[in-house]
Amino acid sequence: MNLIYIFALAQTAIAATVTYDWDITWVNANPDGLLERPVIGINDHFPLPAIEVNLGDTIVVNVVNLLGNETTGIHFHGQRQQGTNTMDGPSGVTQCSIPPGGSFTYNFTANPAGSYWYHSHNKGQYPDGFRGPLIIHDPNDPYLGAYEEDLTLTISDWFWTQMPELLGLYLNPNNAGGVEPAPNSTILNDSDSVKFSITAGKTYRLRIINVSNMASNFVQLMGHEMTIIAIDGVNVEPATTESIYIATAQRYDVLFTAKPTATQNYFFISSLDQSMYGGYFDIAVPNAYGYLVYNPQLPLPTVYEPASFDPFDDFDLVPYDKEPILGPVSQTITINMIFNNDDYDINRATINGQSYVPPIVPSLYTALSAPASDVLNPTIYGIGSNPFVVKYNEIVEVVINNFDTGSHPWHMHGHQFQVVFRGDTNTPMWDGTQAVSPVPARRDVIFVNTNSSTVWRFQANNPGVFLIHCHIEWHVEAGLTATLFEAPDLLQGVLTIPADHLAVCRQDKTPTVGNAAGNSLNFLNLTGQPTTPAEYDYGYVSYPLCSFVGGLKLTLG
Ligand SMILES: *[C@@H]1O[C@H](CO)[C@@H](O)[C@H](O)[C@H]1NC(C)=O
Ligand SMILES: *[C@@H]1O[C@H](CO)[C@@H](O)[C@H](O)[C@H]1NC(C)=O
Ligand SMILES: *[C@@H]1O[C@H](CO)[C@@H](O)[C@H](O)[C@H]1NC(C)=O
Ligand SMILES: *[C@@H]1O[C@H](CO)[C@@H](O)[C@H](O)[C@H]1NC(C)=O
Ligand SMILES: *[C@@H]1O[C@H](CO)[C@@H](O)[C@H](O)[C@H]1NC(C)=O
Ligand SMILES: *[C@@H]1O[C@H](CO)[C@@H](O)[C@H](O)[C@H]1NC(C)=O
Ligand SMILES: *[C@@H]1O[C@H](CO)[C@@H](O)[C@H](O)[C@H]1NC(C)=O
Ligand SMILES: [Cu+2]
Repeated sequence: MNLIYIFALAQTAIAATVTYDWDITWVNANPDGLLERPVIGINDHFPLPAIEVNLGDTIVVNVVNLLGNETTGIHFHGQRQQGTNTMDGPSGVTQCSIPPGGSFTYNFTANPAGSYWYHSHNKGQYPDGFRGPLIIHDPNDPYLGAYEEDLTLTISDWFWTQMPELLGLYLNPNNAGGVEPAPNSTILNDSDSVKFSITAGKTYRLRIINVSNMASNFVQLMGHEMTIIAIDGVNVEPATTESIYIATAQRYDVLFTAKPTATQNYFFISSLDQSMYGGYFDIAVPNAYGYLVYNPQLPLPTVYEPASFDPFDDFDLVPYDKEPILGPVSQTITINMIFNNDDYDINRATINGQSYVPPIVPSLYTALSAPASDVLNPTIYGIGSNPFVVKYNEIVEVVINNFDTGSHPWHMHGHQFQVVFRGDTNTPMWDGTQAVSPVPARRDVIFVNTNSSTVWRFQANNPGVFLIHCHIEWHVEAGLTATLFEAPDLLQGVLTIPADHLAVCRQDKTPTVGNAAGNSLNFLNLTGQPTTPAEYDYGYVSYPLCSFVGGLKLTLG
């Protein structure tokens, strides 16, 4: 029995409460070693701390927004938030933005176990640094006996310019094609030097977490095979591979065994998938390298990019519990996605013709204040939220038809879904006749290929309001988001909005009762509901570059 195992057992005998006191602050950092810039840190530090707890523990995060000039909020990616939907984190959905000076407590049970991350879900903010690992140990993890040490590695694209400015250039009439700003570099662990100390002969669990804005990466440990054991927190049958392909927000847990003797050091590579940028850009640093250091006395190897990568296809991974495909389907959500130019010539994402626009009242608060007769009526949630209402325990099928010319990693909050179908690039859209997997892979982010469909299923057994969105942060801001209202009739009287959450809304001048238009007298009167994107404000203080979004065309020099 290894030490980690004993630690886990000792810790979970009684579920603990693990408390984090976090001031959100600006910090100067130089994560790629090439340029120092202001980034969003915690308690004046960057990279951000990992949350590391056991399954079933209570996680309490006391947040104080000390940014001074931006609002914020935290989403705990991949967590179910069963019975705690108020703690899910997206602004305008399950809470109000936390304004500068505001305090807000997140309090929820760590579930499910596995490798996750936390990040801001407010105004395209996380690529400015506000993201960190969230690791939940399971004392009954079937792979516990198979490794001796647990390592975490985050992978990301990195930008030398801050998101408000880049979003101003992206959502801009001068960028009518909607070309996403390319990153300037690729980084590992939000730092410029990652060296794992390796002991010959040991087996390691490496949790690879992709916290990118957009870029997908290939990851390869030179000279060491990897065995995939979990994806997005779902254990899988072991699958051995040379490299993996990891999209934004996805996680892969792999095992690798160190060489029997410490005769040399090795490197590993995270290589940005430049095909996502169509060759438009010269990305200064497309590859990031780290080291497996067996002996610090020996030299570090010379790094190079392998001629090609041959990653494992995640669609083929079989869940460890072999949960069969759910069915029969009782409700289908169809998301036809495409990008179009709006009335201001700004390239926006649309779902069934509608770009996401946040409602006046956060969606969960609408569900909690609506009369019982209206709570299942999607109308009250506003057409801008792209609402889909499902009833308790229904088997729901989500069909994403991608009419765009790029591929997109789609995520749903509150569930690990079964990926029952994923078409190859340029193949016919889902029509219900294609073959599905009998034992589908389960995860919480899945790639949807260009000009094709991906289909997933889940059971609606987690009442709450959950976003379904592309995890490319540019596309979230361009409107590529829908809202799932999962059994909203079962929330009233069960869920209460904590007093500190209501206080933040008062500070942020956001109403907490009423429909999407803020009407609390007649929930079916949607007069005044937001339907077209408003001027960007990036939080509290207007960002000057972005004033054109209201219709005024500026020439950006
Ligand atoms: C907020 O302040 C930080 C630190 O001074 C600065 O780097 C950042 O650009 C500001 N954000 C906005 C939206 O003005
Ligand atoms: C967290 O929630 C639990 C369960 O509702 C409650 O007992 C506890 O007091 C809360 N803790 C904090 C710090 O709010
Ligand atoms: C950083 O990347 C942007 C594209 O996103 C590019 O316009 C800019 O020139 C790059 N900066 C440098 C110094 O290469
Ligand atoms: C990488 O980041 C993780 C999580 O922040 C940290 O625990 C670990 O020590 C880092 N490892 C290295 C080699 O930098
Ligand atoms: C991380 O996700 C981005 C965005 O999908 C992707 O381009 C990049 O290749 C991913 N990185 C890895 C290591 O897979
Ligand atoms: C999309 O895929 C279909 C096949 O399903 C193909 O006929 C069509 O040409 C593709 N469209 C583009 C723009 O490549
Ligand atoms: C609907 O709401 C608008 C704005 O609040 C109000 O002016 C209008 O009279 C209402 N209509 C009805 C039928 O209540
Ligand atoms: Cu996207």
